[in-house]
Amino acid sequence: MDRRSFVKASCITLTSGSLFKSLPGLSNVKPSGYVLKASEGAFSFDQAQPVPTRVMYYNQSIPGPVIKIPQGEESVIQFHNALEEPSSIHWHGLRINNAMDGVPGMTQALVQPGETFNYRFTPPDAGTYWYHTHQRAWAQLALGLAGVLIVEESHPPLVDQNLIFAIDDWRFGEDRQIDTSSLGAMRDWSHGGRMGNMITVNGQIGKTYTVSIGQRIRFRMLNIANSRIMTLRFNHPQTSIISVDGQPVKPYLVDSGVITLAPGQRSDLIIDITSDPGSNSPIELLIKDQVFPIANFEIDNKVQREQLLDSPISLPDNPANQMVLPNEMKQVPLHIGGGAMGRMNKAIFQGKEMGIKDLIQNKQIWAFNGIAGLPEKPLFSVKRGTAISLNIDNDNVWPHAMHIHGHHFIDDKNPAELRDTALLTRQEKGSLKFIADNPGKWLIHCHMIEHQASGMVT
Ligand SMILES: [Cu+2]
Repeated sequence: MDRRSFVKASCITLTSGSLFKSLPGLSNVKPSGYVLKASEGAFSFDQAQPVPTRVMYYNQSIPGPVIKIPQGEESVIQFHNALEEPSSIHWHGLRINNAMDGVPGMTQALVQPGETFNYRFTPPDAGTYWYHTHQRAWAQLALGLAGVLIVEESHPPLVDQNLIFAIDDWRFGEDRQIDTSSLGAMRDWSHGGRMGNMITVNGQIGKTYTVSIGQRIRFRMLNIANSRIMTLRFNHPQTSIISVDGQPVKPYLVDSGVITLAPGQRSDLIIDITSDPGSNSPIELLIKDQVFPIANFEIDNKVQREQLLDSPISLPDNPANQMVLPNEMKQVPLHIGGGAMGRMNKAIFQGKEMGIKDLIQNKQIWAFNGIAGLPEKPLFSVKRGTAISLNIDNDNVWPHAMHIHGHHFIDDKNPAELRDTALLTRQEKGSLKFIADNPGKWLIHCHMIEHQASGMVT
């Protein structure tokens, strides 16, 4: 972590601006869809001191445009690939039909340069999701190909402001260009993944949100970084969590104002603003014993209401929340081995047993049940409706963010929540329980994208 970059970020004059700028290039296609065009170009991460940085983006925006689609209705999102390399889009957390899941070579063919692919799906669950490239994501995601997707409730809760807070982590060089020379570096892949030196919120350094006393804010927070686990501190006593990974939870106050999001995870918050008019309230990223302000609430001089709203907001259940687990479940062990300072000395890669030297030559350093990379045989294959307990043994010294496509699960660490991405700390064991009720071939992988690329995928 480059502290200087953060200090610089936090010291620049924070400008207040409109919260939702109209996003460029978003045009409607029939019946109710969007067009997403991936391309290379220049983008400025700092409106106060604009510097053109070479990126990959959707609709010339970082993150890509906020896509809002209705729950339970079909949407079409037309993807046009204007990159010079193939790509695809994965809709993270959506329980949709397998053919639209966006995994090249498994659920669809690569979308080649100049080609168009129509993603057509009906999201069953409302909530906060995101979309991102699923091709060479260790490079394409690090360069910017991600965006926020909201499935809207038919009756969204009434709040004074709806804010989105998509947090990303970038590795910049001195020239303010993304450091591409270190893309694919084995040192990152075998450790915690690619860590950056600059944090952005909605693609900007030092974002300020203007709020008023007594306001109730719905705050959709997403970690869209390649690999950094974000531990964030909110300096507001009245901050409650109302959903995780898109799925409603019984609202609860945030313990000591600190929320941790692994890459891919989301939390919706309700914040009731209590600070004094004219004051500032930073949102801080905690890294070890250091504190980096990454965004700011600026309390203006208006008073929205004298008395805070006291009834908490509770979101209506999604169909996903109706999952009932039986006592009898298919037990699926998943051992995670490898990484720097690990004991892995061999693994099977592409059907061949290899020693660690050969694995590293093939850029593989992690294994699920002794197999590095996508195996020919699935981890399990079951009849629709089978209850699964994925019993993970994280037998290495690194944290991992385990993601299951097309399903939500109960993490036995917190059975009151449904997730699509679970954080396991070093040497931790845990079970992810779900009903395999969505037919097709689904990936299970670490959402630290460099770990996925170097073995953690099945
Ligand atoms: Cu990992």
